[in-house]
Amino acid sequence: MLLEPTAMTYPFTLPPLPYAYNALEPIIGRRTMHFHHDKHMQAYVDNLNKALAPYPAFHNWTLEQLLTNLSDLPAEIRTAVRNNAGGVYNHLLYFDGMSGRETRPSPLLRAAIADEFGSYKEWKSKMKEAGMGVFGSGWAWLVLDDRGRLAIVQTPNQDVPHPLRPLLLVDVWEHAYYLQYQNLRANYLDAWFRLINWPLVEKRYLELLKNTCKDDA
Ligand code: MN3
Repeated sequence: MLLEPTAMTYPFTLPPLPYAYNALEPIIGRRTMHFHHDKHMQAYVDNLNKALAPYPAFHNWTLEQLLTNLSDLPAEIRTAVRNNAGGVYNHLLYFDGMSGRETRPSPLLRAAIADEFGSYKEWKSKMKEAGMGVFGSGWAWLVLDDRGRLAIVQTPNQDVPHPLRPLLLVDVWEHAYYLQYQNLRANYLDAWFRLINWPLVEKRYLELLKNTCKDDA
């Protein structure tokens, strides 16, 4: 069962991981997954619920709605929602985006990647560079931009890109890798590429392409 953020609204709950805690070993170990999912992500869920509890007007808003309409929220909860709805949303996508079974991009995705970045290898090096280039905590993303093309972006903290059309993202907060890789973010990133759940990236790609075309029509 995938975690993909869909219709979930307040009160938000922590869905179980879509695989066993040790499924990504040896690249990401059980202890990291336990702390990352059960402690860090749980805290985002709890803090998001706490922020929204006194504001029933927003109890039927999805994560996407909250994150793309932050300016409609009362000023006093805007930062808490930005950080914690982002924390929930980003981790749902991140955990789904990995798999213990090594997969490869389909010919369709490979062609789209080559078209935009030159080759899979060049994409990989740019994606790694983006992850390395996040100062402090944040994320590197592969997204569909407003022209419907692939693009790499970085966000700080738990921010999300706008427009919100995510294909794949990697968590470069230290909590994502410190237990195993300590300060060696580059080694974590190198290994993370082997965990990418490409069939899911393709599913997101096709859905987003369809919606992007619809928006343009
Ligand atoms: Mn994290």
